[in-house]
Amino acid sequence: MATVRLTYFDGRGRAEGVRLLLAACLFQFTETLLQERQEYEKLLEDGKLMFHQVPLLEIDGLELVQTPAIVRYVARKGGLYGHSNEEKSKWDYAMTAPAGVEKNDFDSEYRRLSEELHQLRLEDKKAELRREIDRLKVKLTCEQDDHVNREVNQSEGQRRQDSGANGSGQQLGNMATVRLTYFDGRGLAEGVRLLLAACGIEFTETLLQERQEYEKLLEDGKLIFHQVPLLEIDGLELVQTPAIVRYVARKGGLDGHSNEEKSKIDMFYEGTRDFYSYFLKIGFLDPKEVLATAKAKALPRYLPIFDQVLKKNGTGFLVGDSMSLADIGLIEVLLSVTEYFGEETLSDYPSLKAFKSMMVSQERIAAFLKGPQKKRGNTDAYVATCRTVLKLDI
Ligand SMILES: N[C@@H](CCC(=O)N[C@@H](CS)C(=O)NCC(=O)O)C(=O)O
Repeated sequence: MATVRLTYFDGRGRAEGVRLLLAACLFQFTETLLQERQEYEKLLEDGKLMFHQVPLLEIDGLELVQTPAIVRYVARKGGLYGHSNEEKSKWDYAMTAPAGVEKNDFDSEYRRLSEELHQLRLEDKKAELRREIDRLKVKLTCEQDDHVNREVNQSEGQRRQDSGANGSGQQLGNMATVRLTYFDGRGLAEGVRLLLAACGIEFTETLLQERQEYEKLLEDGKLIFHQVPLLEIDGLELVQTPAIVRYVARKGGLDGHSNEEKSKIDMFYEGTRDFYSYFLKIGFLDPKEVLATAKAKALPRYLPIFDQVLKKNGTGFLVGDSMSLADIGLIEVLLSVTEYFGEETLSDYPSLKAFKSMMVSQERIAAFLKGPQKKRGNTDAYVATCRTVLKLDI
């Protein structure tokens, strides 16, 4: 294969895991170890650092940034990303560095998961395939039912409004209850809610109020890293937001086709997460300061980047010609941008403006935005509940 080049610093940082993974996959690589500001500026000028950040991995003619996107591309290429959606989700959460969890906990959890994966591969493969076939059968039946329902609804001129449902039209499947556990606020869960809605997956919510509810989840072994959100779906208990959204995106067909397309979706999605991280702090820190920082740092960095990507792709979506996880990430953050800074913030970014109006008028998204499951900002009550339940010191 043509030269694989990793650009970072002469240190571990975010690149060491990439080095280890490349080595484990037996992919030879060379390195550019940055020493001077000019070298970094040259990379920016050459348009190699989409989000102005390293590491950068040049591989197969692609210029990959965002470590989570890089490692997933390499793992898929090296056949280390798992087989079924369930296996992939375990890889995803094992790869997500758990903040605040002791290294030993993580190591033993990692060993346990590796062992579990091994067992799955050798012994449970058949059962898993049978389950997958059953799921597909259910999905097919429900899609047929939904198709009929939609026709009935259209002729009646009214939208189906199941109690507890998100109010969107077609549903992905009448599968066993999908349950999202978090707080009565946006935080890390709002993107999951939006994604589930966009995929037409109905879900119910457990909105934590008391410390005991959280402790019960811990006792039941549902929160392996002691954190929410938790998504119970298809008999699985998924934690780690990056793993959750990828599981749902794969299930809903919003994860792209080729390895190249998937890596673009990952890169852009991770860029939206860095962008969104500014808004996550509202309520936990002084909102004025948080918004001032977002305005000074995040808007000028990310708005032009995403506007350009949309313009260059030319389909209205960030990747390919249909909606993906990256678009869900972007619309989530744009909704916050315009909520806090006004619609005029997008005036200089025509592609973003068009993207926003196209996305919010998608049937399922429009229904979610009007519906009861969308959370209205980080209220004082939400922040207070998070602090009490999780014993947070911020
Ligand atoms: N990497 C995790 C972070 C999850 C997280 O930090 N959740 C917070 C609530 S927003 C939590 O449960 N904190 C409790 C703790 O870390 O002890 C993810 O993406 O899901």
